[in-house]
Amino acid sequence: GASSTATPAPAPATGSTTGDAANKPTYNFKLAHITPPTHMWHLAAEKFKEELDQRSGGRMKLEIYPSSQLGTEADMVQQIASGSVDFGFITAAYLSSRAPSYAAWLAPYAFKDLDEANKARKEEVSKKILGTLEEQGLVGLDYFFAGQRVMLFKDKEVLKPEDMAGLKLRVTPSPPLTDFYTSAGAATEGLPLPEVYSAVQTGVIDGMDMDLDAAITNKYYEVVKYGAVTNHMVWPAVAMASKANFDKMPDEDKQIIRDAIDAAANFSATTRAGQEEEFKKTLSDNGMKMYEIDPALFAPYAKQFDEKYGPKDPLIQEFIDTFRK
Ligand code: 3HB
Repeated sequence: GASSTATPAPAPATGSTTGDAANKPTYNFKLAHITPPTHMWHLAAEKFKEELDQRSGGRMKLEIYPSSQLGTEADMVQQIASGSVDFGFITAAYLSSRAPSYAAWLAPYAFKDLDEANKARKEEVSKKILGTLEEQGLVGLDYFFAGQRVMLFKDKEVLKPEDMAGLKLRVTPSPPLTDFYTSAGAATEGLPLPEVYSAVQTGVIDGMDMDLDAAITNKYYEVVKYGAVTNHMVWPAVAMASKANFDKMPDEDKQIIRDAIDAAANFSATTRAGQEEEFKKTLSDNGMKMYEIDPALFAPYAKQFDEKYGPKDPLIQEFIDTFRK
């Protein structure tokens, strides 16, 4: 599929050209992400683009590459580290396999809703987790939420964890997600987003871990019947910059980027928080049966996460201690 073939990265992006009349540098940045152009992360990328343009007085331009056009998340991260791409919105799930403290964001049921998660991105521990990317040539800037996670099932109405026995459920490739579902009795298959539609359509998987935005933007309602609104995770992308490119910029320009990212992150979290009801309705209007599962039924598996992942990494433990109520 498209996601497994890396398209060659575009020519080096950084573009500190010689400077305008005011003698300040101009930039032609590139940003890559995995989601389709109707998904919130793409809308947030467009918001970031506008903010950059306005805040820099037109010195900062941004070209956005959605839908895995530049390859898998692994490919994109490599392009960002090398500086051929300036920015990426990369799933915390993918990052958990290369920077272990990102597993913290996959702690089941850590947040009640997106408003809580939007506040959590400002906490010290969340910033410390962003800081762990430096050694990989990446500057972790902020978090963008795609909405709360749900479980979609092709043709079985799963009402409790026990009903998942014998089902093969797709997870975004990531150890903590695999652990959560296998501890609850399901079999898992790790598949990146662009490979999910055909896997469920052809019956390779019986269901998936997903969010409402991606369920709509990828039209999974065409191929699954049941949607359990569990709200078990908040699904962050990490907005990151190429350290090689970022470190070269004047402080004023770094600050413009940080402020533009913050505005875009806030826009995406607050917009998405207001859409959950509408998105559930969109899915039922498209023929899915939407229902809820009591979080208490999954409490034992959330506890297993804390017991396994807390001791693995002090930042994960700090995250659990900060946000679990
Ligand atoms: C995913 O389920 O892997 C995924 C979902 C998103 C955005 C990116 C990846 O909403």
